[in-house]
Amino acid sequence: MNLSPIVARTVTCLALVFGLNAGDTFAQDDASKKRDPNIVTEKPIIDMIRESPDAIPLDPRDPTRDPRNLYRDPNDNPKREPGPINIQKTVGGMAFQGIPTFFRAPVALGPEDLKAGKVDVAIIGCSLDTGSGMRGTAYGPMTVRCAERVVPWGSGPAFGVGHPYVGDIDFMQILKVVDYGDAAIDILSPERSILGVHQIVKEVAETGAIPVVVGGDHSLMYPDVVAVTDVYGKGKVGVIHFDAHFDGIPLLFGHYLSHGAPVRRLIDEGHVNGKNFVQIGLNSAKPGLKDMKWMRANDIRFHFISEIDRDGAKAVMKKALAEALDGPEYIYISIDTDVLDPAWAPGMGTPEPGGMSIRELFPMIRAVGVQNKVVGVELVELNPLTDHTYRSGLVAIRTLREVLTGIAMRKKGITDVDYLDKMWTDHDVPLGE
Ligand SMILES: [Mn+2]
Repeated sequence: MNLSPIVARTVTCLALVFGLNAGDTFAQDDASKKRDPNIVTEKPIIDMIRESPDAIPLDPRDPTRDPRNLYRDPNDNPKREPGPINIQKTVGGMAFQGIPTFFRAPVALGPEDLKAGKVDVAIIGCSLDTGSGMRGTAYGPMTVRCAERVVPWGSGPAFGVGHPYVGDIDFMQILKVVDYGDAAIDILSPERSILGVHQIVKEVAETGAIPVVVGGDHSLMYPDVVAVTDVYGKGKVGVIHFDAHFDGIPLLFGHYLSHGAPVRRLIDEGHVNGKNFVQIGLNSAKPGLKDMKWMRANDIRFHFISEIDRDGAKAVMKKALAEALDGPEYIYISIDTDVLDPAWAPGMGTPEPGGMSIRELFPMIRAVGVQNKVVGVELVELNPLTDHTYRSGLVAIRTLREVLTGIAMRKKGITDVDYLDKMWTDHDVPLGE
């Protein structure tokens, strides 16, 4: 029996049901008349991939092919003097009010705004999650912008904000902080996103401000740190890296860029020296033995969670701080939220049970800022899609607050990494002492 008339009729019926035209196939001679000549490929994509799987082309005629083309001119609409712009309707307010920016900080749109405002810290959203096996970290920046639950830091001096450990330190009053908007990301490709990330981080670093990147997955670390070392010098920046994973695998499915490989790239390419890489909180199946050999060959200073268990967080912190001083004068802080046990922040890309507690992490990241000249910060791998509570966002924003508190303490002249304000910690110490 000849089935072809039945098959042809079935295809036509399906095509009608789905609103397709049976003529829209490469097999039809007159097909090109019905296809949009501006997006049509020369042959079916699947044949192109069969011929060259490593070079799947993008259409050069598509203006969104380079997301950087979508940036606005920061000086248009409306015309204005350069400087940070406060976009809030009210002074202060509660966390559930206002227009979301990081810490409700003013907005800066371009480097001229940063220079005019003498900005210390520019926080950047980097919604890249294709460097990881799991989607969702792209929602990190917007989650952090909305994460406060009570009074947003930055509500102004009227609120009289203090800090439970270090007292009368309000980083929003001591530092000039802005929300610098988002990096241009190709949401389908880490490779095609790195130029956009590199550009915005470098733009901030060149003004002398500290870029603080809120991710996004940890593949961001490569363009982030390259941008900072492009400004401060190759080999001139040390990295303090909080992470359950060592992030130094050679390749993943042939990809050079992934959230598992940024440390490998940075060290192999000489942007950062291995001995100036201090890793804290390692707590996963990686590194394995092969990886450990690479880490030791490159003199990476590593501190596993087992060392924290054995010696205590304070002792490990002292060791890590000494290692940070045994190197360049500039320090970059990379915080992967999975350094924490998922009990504290379950919304993360690759959770590892048995991680650090928030009370171990916070004093450490404050101390890094107090001791060192910090030239860049990233907070990555927050994945709100795997936490249907508010916990992970709350912990993420508190983590940023602690980093910025350390940096603010240094700006105020505090040099003791163990600093506590006795007026806060001891009620029998009189005010003013
Ligand atoms: Mn990581």
